[in-house]
Amino acid sequence: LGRCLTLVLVKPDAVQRRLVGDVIQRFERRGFKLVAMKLLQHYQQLCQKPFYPALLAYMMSGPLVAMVWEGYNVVRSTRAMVGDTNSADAKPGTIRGDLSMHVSRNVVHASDSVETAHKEIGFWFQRDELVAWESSDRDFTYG
Ligand code: DAT
Ligand code: MG
Repeated sequence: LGRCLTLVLVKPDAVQRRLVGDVIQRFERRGFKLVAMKLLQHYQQLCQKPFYPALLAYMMSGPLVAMVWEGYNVVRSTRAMVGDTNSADAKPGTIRGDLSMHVSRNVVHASDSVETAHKEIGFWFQRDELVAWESSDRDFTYG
């Protein structure tokens, strides 16, 4: 079983709105394993986007929570849990569909591919910040 990891950011709007716990709980209940997490304030990854200045101001507007989650097909499943980029299109039941209204305040970021996840985890975390641990429910979540 390869180690399948993804990066999730709980964006500043969600931290301000006290939604960090709600977001974490969704990934925990799905069965994914938390392998790294920190609260911090800095961002410089989305510079290729045309809406960069507003996006940067938003991402710098307060602390965000960066997390690494591990699990079976975690990148794909996490994107599905996050929902469409535009909150208005995000289905009820998804994080954005339940917790946000507008594309510019869409609560979370999640890596969009295994390659991106690898790069983004390397950007946000040092190697020794990823904790290797065996969860006791393993046989009951992977089958
Ligand atoms: P996603 O976060 O679903 O992967 P993305 O990578 O295309 O979407 O864009 C990154 C973020 O940029 C997105 O979460 C919110 C912001 N964004 C995207 N399109 C936008 C738009 N039309 N107006 C304002 N912000 C936008
Ligand atoms: Mg993206």
